[in-house]
Amino acid sequence: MPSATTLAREVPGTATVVAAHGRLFYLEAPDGSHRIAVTRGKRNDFTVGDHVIARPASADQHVIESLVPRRNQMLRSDAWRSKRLAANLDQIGIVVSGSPPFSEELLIRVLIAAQTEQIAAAIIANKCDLHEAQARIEPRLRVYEALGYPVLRVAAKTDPAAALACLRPWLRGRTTLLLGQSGMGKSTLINLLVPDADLATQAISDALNTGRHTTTFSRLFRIQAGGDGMPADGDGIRAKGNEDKDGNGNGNGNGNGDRDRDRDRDGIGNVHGQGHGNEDGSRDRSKDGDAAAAGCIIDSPGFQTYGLAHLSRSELMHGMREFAPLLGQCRFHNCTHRDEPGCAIRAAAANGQIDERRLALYQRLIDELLTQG
Ligand SMILES: Nc1nc2c(ncn2[C@@H]2O[C@H](COP(=O)(O)OP(=O)(O)OP(=O)(O)O)[C@@H](O)[C@H]2O)c(=O)[nH]1
Ligand SMILES: [Mg+2]
Ligand SMILES: [Zn+2]
Repeated sequence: MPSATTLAREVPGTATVVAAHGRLFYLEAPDGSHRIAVTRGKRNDFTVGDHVIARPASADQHVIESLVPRRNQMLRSDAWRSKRLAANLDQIGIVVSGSPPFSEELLIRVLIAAQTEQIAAAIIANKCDLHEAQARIEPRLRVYEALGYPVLRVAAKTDPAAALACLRPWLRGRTTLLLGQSGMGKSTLINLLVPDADLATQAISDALNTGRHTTTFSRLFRIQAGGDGMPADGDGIRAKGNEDKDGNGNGNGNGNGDRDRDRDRDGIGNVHGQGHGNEDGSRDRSKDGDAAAAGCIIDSPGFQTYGLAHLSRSELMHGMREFAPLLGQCRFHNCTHRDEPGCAIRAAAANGQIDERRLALYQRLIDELLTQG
């Protein structure tokens, strides 16, 4: 038995899971320090963004004792298993580009998954500098804008300053999961927003013994305002953090007052209030691991498929925003909007009221669900 003095230093309060690899977890304590943790028994279903209570188990390891209930989670699943990508999110950003062209089917799948969990979503259209490719996807992006999804057009590589100016206000004070297919520019964006991302990733890889490089696992990073040499936005937001000085809250303090005004300006909505930090910037990490001064961002490996086997038919339908005002108007109450007569949604597509392409993609998802049984 190790004596107390040989134990790893205790985490005061809750820690945030910033990376997970098999049964090993990389935790960040409220003071910004890190711990490696294992789990008890067979439990290994913790994910990035989780808030956990961990206790020292040996000189260099902690053990996760319990989980603070998640307020939401992004899941992906096929018929056999589901994968929890991240938890406790304020929003997701889906990174797309014109070259290589993004898959609209994947975009729809991710948007439906987010909608089911009531997580706000925006589309980050990267590589805007590739004008021809951008022009090809513009009509599709406008469809999503018309549905109320913010579209942030950036060129992370060729105009990083403008990309930062565009993304910072959207990221500020929130925990954001970035998702996207391979090659869309996720890593380029992360490196822009988090200048020491590679170093941090290397430290995690070493600690968890992943033996691999970068985007094979998700990681949570804190975005430091102005840390990249770019000016922070001029509204004194630098030191904005949670006031959770004892470090054991769950970070859902009631955001209020005019310091939250910037959150609502973009109309993204569905933002969970964060508490506020002190003004001197010295304690912007002294909280529970939720969004810090300039926010938290979670990088995730690129994917080629996004299974929705965990969703019901009704959840798929409700994930299609434009269907909402029409639901209940079809002739058959259990209409799947594929080939039933008297379908209000197909009629709306036929007269241009809703987008045909989205309807066709939705019908494919329903086919898939119904053939899965
Ligand atoms: N023209 C242009 N190229 C870009 C831009 N951003 C990224 N790229 C390029 O796109 C390619 C893919 O970028 P990554 O950041 O590696 O993409 P990723 O989404 O992380 O891809 P995975 O790691 O495979 O998931 C690289 O060659 C980048 O240099 C941009 O704004 N404009
Ligand atoms: Mg990458
Ligand atoms: Zn119908």
